[in-house]
Amino acid sequence: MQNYSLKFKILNFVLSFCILIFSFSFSPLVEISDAADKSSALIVKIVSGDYLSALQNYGQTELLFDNIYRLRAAISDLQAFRAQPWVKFVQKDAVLQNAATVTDPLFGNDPSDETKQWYLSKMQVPKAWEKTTGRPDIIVAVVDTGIDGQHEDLSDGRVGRGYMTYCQVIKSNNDCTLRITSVIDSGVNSDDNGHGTIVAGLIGAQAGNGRGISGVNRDIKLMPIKALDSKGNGLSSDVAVGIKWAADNGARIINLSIGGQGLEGLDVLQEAIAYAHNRGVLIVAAAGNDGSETGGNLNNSPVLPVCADGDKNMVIGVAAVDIADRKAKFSNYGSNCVDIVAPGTTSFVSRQEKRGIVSTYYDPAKPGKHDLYVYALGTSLAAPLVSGVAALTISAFPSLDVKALRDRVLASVDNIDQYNTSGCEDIGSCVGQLGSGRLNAIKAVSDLPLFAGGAVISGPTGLFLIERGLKRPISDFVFKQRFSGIIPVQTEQAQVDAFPNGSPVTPADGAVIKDTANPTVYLVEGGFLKPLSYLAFVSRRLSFENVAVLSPEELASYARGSDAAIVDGLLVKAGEPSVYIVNNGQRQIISNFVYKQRGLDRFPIARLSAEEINRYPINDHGNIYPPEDGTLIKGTSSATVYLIENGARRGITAAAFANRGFSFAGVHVLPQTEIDQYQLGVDIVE
Ligand SMILES: [Ca+2]
Ligand SMILES: [Ca+2]
Repeated sequence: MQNYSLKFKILNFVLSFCILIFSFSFSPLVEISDAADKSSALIVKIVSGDYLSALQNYGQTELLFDNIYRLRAAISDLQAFRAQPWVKFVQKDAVLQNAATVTDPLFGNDPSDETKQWYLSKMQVPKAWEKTTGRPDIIVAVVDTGIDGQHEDLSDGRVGRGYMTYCQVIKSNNDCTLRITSVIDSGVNSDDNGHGTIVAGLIGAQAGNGRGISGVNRDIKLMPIKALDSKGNGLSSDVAVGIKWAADNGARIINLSIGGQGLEGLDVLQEAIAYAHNRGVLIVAAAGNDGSETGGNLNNSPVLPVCADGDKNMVIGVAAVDIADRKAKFSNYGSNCVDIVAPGTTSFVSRQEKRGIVSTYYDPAKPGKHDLYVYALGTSLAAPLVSGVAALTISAFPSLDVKALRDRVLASVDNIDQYNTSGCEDIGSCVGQLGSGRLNAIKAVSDLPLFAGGAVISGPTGLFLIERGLKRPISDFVFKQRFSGIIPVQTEQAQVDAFPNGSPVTPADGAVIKDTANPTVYLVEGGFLKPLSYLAFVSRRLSFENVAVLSPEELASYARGSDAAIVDGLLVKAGEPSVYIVNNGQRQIISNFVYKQRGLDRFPIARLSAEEINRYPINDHGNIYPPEDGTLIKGTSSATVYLIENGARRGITAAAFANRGFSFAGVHVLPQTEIDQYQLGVDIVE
């Protein structure tokens, strides 16, 4: 029954809310055909290094060890080559059943080789394969333009059954005049654009088959959900229906390398995302690329589906970085919607000067060709790398629930702050706008427990708060002040070391601290230590009992801010007995009555010289500080009773006094000279 009502709701939204056009976020660059390239990788040992140049005449070499080279060359007469006197041996690379051996020609273990799959070693995926290479019972759904299940690197049965629901003809008002809905059979080509095949290959292209690339997972099932048309456009309603179909048909992870403009169509997507999340499906979405080449701040301009988080972080939002871990120029950013980053380009200087990362491809202009690869870029490529590592993580830890899986992935990162101190156009530094950091697969599958955000761990070197994938030291003082009642998780040093360092957790705002070696007292405000002058200290009505004394080392570990301001309410006196209160830089004298009535006698008074006190002129609105509003007063030599309202005394008639239910017992009798000094307001007559 619940299913029915939800379905109805979605269909209802199809009718009324299918106004969002999605477009995908990628640019195909150089298309390459592996089959057309007759060169292959040979392993050659030469007699000595003297013959290296002779070897290099044949093609590109890569030293393995001990005069053994990997040679990439198209050699037609292998016999003749082998017969050279300086060739000790030559052989084709062999497929071994070792998890870390990959023969795919575009695979590479060099994180700086831009022509190959550098992004896998950058994220330490090959190392993670020593633990798991994925599992064929884990299904990752790719909600996209379809998947070419006949592609040579995807055609071994890994592309399973899927579903298509997309609009063939989208009218200008986003109404669909021809919608195609159908189940997609296993192993067929459902992609008429190429984008979905790029995404699928990154998650799980077949490894070790001597062709193309290796996916992040070497053993995986991929589920094509075609919700975008041949141009890469689709409607939010179709995307939502596709998400629901995937969740109902066994997907553990849903990759959404798609994005809309603004939040139109939010409700239907939010429903579908919540539906999948509540069934334990992890959703990963691209942060999107901004057309201006600078990326957009999603905090200011949220887009779907990456920002459709439902206040529960139901979507892992993925921004893109380049080979140097810098935010890709085109990538959107923003602390509200981005949770993590992964490679989405090799380099991007401008639209003219750019290099993508390699994956499988289908080119609709070349129907029937299922051996294409392409260099492409965009946050569309970063998201599937996260989906892929999430799938590896489930394979390593099958019992993780969706929240624990999400938190483990988000904690499995390397800190990239140092490379991102600029590049976020409107705010400058990207630090804090790119989620927890750049994904690191070995951390995700390691046996070390990775604690979710908010966990407090206790290791041999102290206490730490795990936050956004970083460990932030917590001092004993801060622990007592901010984490009282929390029992830290006892952790071994190796587990502590697994987390990159974050800044120390500062004392809570409002804390007043100094160290044992210096007289300066600081106020913690907005996470910064702000030096307190004597007057700023007194104005905040602090006394030395409020000051916590810490070690100089601890104090030095916190960031300094500007001087703390003097706030209203500062009590001052000079040589004379009068006490003044300073508000807005002007002073008013305080009578004995008001001093006690307002409880000011509890607070410290700053002692100033006559010269210092004269820096605060007498208040324009009267030289005496009024009693609290609502106070009834009268003078010793007049019958008039006044009510204090808005700081002024208002004469009150006998009738009004009675009307308001006042009693004479509540009237304070003060010296007439004091009464006369309070600012006079209009009378109250009824
Ligand atoms: Ca392959
Ligand atoms: Ca999120």
